[in-house]
Amino acid sequence: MRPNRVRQLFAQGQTVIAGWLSLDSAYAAELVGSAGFDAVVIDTQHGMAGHAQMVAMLQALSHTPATPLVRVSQNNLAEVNRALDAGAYGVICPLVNSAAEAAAFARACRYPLDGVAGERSFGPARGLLYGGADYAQQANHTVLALPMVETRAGLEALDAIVACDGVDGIFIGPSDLGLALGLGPGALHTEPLRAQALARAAAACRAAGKLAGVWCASAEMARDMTAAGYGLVVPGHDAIWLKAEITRRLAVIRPGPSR
Ligand code: 3PY
Ligand code: MG
Repeated sequence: MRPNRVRQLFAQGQTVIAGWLSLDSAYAAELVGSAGFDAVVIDTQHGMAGHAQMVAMLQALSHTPATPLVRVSQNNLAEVNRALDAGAYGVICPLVNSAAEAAAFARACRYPLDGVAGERSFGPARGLLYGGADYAQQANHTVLALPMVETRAGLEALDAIVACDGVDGIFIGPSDLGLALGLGPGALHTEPLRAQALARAAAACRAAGKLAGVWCASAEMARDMTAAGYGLVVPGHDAIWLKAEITRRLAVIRPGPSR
């Protein structure tokens, strides 16, 4: 099976820098996948893509060196299976509140094979095409299950979620985390309460030998989170990059307050 670059880089102690797609565009997927990221996440929670667009975006990513990941919209066996069957090499699951929810999510990512407590149904349509003929034998050890810790309950259950069998690491959503901490959304990682929670999550993953991932509002935050022990960082998303560059160019041509 085609190796999972995210797993390889993590095993080598290297930081994974991932792109993030909120536009429902195969062309954007191809562009971002070719831009130098180690992995690219298709966001079907807050992004625009539905299932058909997600499939087209995974097809576009197949032609790039970036490992394809999907954030599903909810912790649901069918939805997780559909993302993996379409060729995702890892799933990020939002709003996981407990070890029981994390375990259910991890089971959705694994086949009940070789003693593994999996619930994934067999039918890896595009998974086979992208992964290779031995997909069935290798998928359990190749695809990544990354529950998101971003709620108050999730934060309280952090250590138990990290320790869950089948969970390869966690992914932090700093905006929801801010809401959970009473700070409001926005991802100011320098704000002490949020910084403390981010540091605690990285430490829990480090102690368990699991991957700590975090969505970042800026390249600066991604750099700081790397220094803080995160092994997977995402410096914003395609819509943010597009808007920022448009704003920058307009300001060059038409200085003054933006309209
Ligand atoms: C959050 O910040 O809550 C996220 O889920 C990032 O996408
Ligand atoms: Mg979130």
